[in-house]
Amino acid sequence: MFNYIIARTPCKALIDGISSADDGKPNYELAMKQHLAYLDALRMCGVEILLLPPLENYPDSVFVEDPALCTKHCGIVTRPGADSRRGEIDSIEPALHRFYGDNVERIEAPGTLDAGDVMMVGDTFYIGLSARTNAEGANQLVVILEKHGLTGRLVTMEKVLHLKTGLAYLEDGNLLAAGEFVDKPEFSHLNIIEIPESESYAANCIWVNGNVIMPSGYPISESKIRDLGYNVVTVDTSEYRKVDGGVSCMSLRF
Ligand code: CIR
Repeated sequence: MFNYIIARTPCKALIDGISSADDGKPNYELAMKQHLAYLDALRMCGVEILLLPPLENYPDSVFVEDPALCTKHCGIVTRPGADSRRGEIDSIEPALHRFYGDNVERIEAPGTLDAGDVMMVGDTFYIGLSARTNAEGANQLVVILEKHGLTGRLVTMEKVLHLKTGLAYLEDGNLLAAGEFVDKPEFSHLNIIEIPESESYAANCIWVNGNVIMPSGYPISESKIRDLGYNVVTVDTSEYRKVDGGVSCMSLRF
């Protein structure tokens, strides 16, 4: 059960966010509308939302999932792997203190870690070693998690930006997986729902209190998720996709 969400209003500089998508720049007005609809979808799942103000100096700052990790026992300020995003931590840290008091940990240099590379499955956190998250950052996170009675496991990956670009844990043992993650032995104990390559963007979904929020426009994936018995809520994230973002990236859920 999640009670709280932290999100951040997109800044106008979103149009200059880091992108590998080759699909043009986001339309800011439309991105704002999509963000409001995303927050409405979350609200309908029964969570309280802390909405942080836009940060014009950080084009990618709407993607609050990366500079922080919220566990049930502590908050963790990460050290994002992209130089242009590192400063986002200064304005996410006060938000963590509001919920966790002094119980806030940090990833330190030379470690780097984007929490988009961290997937929670119960008390176990899978940590993808990506272009953004290095072994030092991942190992620091394992130590922090163990200190708080949780577990961290490293996962190698090669093709996608973040671990949760290709994976989404929907609770109840159900794991959406696309591409390189479909056959990973680390996840063979879970019920793998394969997301086809043609819909790989739909592997980035979020479970929120029995509901699954997913991007609109991915009918094969949507019907597979509905067949599992979840209430599916679709949201249009077309403008965020242009800067490599999806539904998980835009919130912290805890
Ligand atoms: C970036 O490259 O950092 C942003 N343009 C996209 C971040 C997406 N975040 C996520 O998958 N957790």
